[in-house]
Amino acid sequence: MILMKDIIREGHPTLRAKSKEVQFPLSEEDRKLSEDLLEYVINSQNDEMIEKYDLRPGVGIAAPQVNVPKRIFALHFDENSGENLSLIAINPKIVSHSVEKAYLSAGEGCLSVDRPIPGYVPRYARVTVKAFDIEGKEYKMRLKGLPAIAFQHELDHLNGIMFFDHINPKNPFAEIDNAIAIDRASGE
Ligand code: SB7
Ligand code: NI
Repeated sequence: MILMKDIIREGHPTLRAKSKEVQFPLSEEDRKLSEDLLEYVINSQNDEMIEKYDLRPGVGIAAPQVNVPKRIFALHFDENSGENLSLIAINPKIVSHSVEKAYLSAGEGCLSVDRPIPGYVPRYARVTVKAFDIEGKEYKMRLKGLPAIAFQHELDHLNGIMFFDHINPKNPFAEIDNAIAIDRASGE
């Protein structure tokens, strides 16, 4: 299982690399990695598992964060987040997006960043996405709210982009044009 010691941190070159597309059928290794990523995000939202394994909560995790530069990530939102979504996304893409933007009013955090970085991270408010599941079946869905933001955060990881790259360096809390604020702790 994935533990915090397996997660690479800011400064590691893999976090700045463009991850590679995954081939189907999935190798045993890629299948295991996909399942481990999903297991991490599920465990990281369970108080007993957090305590037992010293996990840091996260709604998502991407393969490059465990130093594997492949286009795979997992997201998990349990019922008490008001969402109910659990997915593995392989070779994901955004096929269309709203003009309207959205940002978390508390900003974003990242399992690969050990310091708080204040500021608004502009994202698309709504995205229509496509990805493949572990069986190689393509799916398409429309996301809004925190899941839309998290999907974009994870997709960025596959392209070597960190959340703070999007923060206005002069004024981290500058108003974002045509954006809605989402009041939710931080994605953790
Ligand atoms: C805030 C945090 C996340 C997504 C969107 C907003 C995920 C945090 C965990 N990760 O570092 C995943 O890459
Ligand atoms: Ni992250």
